[in-house]
Amino acid sequence: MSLGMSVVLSRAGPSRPRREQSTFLPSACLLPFTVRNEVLHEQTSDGQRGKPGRLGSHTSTRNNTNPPAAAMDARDRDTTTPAGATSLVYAINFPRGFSLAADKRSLEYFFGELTQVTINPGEGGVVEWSPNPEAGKCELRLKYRTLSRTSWSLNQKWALSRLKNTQLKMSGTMLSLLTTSLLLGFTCGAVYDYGAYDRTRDNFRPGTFPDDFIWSTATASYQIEGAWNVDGKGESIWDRFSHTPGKVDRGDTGDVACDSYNKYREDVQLMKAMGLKYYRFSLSWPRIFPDGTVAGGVNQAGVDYYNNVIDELLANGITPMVTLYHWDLPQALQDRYGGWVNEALVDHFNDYADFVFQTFGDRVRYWITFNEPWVVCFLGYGTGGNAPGIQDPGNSTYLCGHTILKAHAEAWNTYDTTYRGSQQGQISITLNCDWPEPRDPDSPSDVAAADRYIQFYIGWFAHPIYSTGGDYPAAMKDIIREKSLAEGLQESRLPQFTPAEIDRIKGTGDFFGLNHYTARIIQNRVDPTDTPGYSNDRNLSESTAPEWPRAASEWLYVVPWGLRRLLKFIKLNYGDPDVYITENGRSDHDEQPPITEDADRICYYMGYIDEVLKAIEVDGVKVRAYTAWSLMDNFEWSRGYTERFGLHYVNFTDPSRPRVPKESAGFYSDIIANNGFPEGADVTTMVRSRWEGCRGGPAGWAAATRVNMGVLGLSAMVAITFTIFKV
Ligand code: GBH
Repeated sequence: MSLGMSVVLSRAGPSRPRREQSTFLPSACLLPFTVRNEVLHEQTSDGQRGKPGRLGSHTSTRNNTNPPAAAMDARDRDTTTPAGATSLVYAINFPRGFSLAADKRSLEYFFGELTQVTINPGEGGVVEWSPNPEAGKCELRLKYRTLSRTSWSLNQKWALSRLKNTQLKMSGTMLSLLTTSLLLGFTCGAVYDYGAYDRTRDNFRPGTFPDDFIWSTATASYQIEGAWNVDGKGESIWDRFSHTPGKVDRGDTGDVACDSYNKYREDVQLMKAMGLKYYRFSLSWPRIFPDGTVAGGVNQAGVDYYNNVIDELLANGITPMVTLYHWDLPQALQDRYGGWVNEALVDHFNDYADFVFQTFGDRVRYWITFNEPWVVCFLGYGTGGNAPGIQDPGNSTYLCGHTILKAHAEAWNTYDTTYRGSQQGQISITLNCDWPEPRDPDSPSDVAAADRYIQFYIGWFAHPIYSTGGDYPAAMKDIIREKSLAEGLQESRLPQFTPAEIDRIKGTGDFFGLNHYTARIIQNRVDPTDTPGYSNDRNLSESTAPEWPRAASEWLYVVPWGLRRLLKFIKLNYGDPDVYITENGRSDHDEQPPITEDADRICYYMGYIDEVLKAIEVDGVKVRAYTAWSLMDNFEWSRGYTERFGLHYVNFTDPSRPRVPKESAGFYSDIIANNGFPEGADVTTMVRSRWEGCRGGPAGWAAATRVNMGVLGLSAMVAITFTIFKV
């Protein structure tokens, strides 16, 4: 501003041509009326005297009718003798309430002596001042005598400098308009630009993981075992579901799957070849208890199978991490009780757990009760997309969660009181969660919506187990109750825990098991017309960013930084627990030729694993384990074999189900061997060379740049239009 002033003052002078003066008539920002600034007619007349023009005070006359006294004084003191006069005709739009009668002085003060004023309210024309022309519709044609060019008083110089200043202000206005537009362009770009390469966020960070860091891969019983009705195994809800036409893509089933029931030794050799020291797999409950109950009898062949798997792992230096429930409920319990909506399952699950601890606990040190209760309850009992295929998002979904939390707590307590002392293991639960990024991080309602998303997602189970107060998150309790009552119900659709139950559940996690794959963009949205239930209860809408690369699974967008943010959230909200990442991975399509040079999967793993490293080193999150999903391609639930998550390729059309390592298996193996990305290691060099091209990199840049350039171009055009035409 001061620089502008000094420039203006040094340039101000008496020789400034008249034309310029008329060019820089004020804009709407400076006058109580809008001058379209259109010279309709211009003529130089004789050298009549005119009153001096004065611009200094017009800003303060906005929405007022008179120039302030100080300005009037300045004019009165002025002694100018103009050498010539000009008549100009301007088109002026008046604001509502502008009084011409009262503003004549104001106009004269600005233009000099008005010699002719014409108001044209449309066709005709009024050649007189008239009191209140209708806002915006009038055109003022006026003739006036312009400023003298011969006898410049100091006052005039001041006036001129003010004029120049006004001029500068106007260019300043245009400039700030342009700047604002540019900033807006960048900001808007940034708000919707979640995937572009952001150096501070996405730079590759070399480094190694803590010495005792656990590297693992995972599978699940129904997804790999096959042998669905062999050796006394009972039917599971997934057998039933996949055998029901229309439930699974292409009619695929887990009848044979990877045939790991027969090929587990080979699986262990795959792990050994990769240098893996841990393996996460799950037990099929109906393989051990065919009808789900101890009373119904144990299936010894099933017990033998898992004993063999565990022994084979241990013999090869691989530590088993065992999940008790990865979705394959005994169909008998579904038939008898309706599944997880019935609290009878708490005891049956606890009996099963007790047996399992007793039978395998001498060799198993890591236990996970449930895999992803969110999926079990929302997809199984809400959308019906997963077994048992029940569509009741309003009630069954929450009842299911309630039962599972209790069942988990009982099993944890059984282990804690009966087996922990002798077996010295750890037991917990695995929760899944996508990272919710608020659509606009500066919008409190979007931020609140993102928080509701995470509370309803991971908080649903994590809050009762890991928070200091226990119980469901307040957000869930409040909203679901409120909506339930509004629906005319007597009580909340979300069941209540008794204080004793809250206590019983609280603290039942020795570590925090986390499955994470992707992220969502969350926006506040209340939709009273939508079906009542879990989705609608959250009052939000979900989306994704165009810059996010997508895997074969339609829900799986590659957003590595989301994992780091989720890990930090867990640290801050759930008592800084030891975090075991029990799944993370990416799918390819089932296509020919088979994708075994899986560069996208390598990119995914390098990105996500590096975010884990940042979470540990920068954010201080106590991540103890990382598990790649999956050791091999397998039955991807309702997608059947159409999506492949494996580090190994499995040919499902070949009866012998051959496994072939993909390039990613070698990559992951290198990470394990190096315990991360130490400087100088080949794996680190390889990551560096691929990094930019992998994620965000050129593609992300391109997308973000296109968005930004579009907005910028538009802004510039608007600003230029303003500058040239002074609209
Ligand atoms: C994991 O769940 C499972 O534990 C594992 O068995 C599975 O093979 C792996 O993922 C790969 O999918 O579009 O509404 O249907 C991952 C978490 C959450 C991912 C739900 C799929 C689908 C939501 N899943 N999501 S919806």
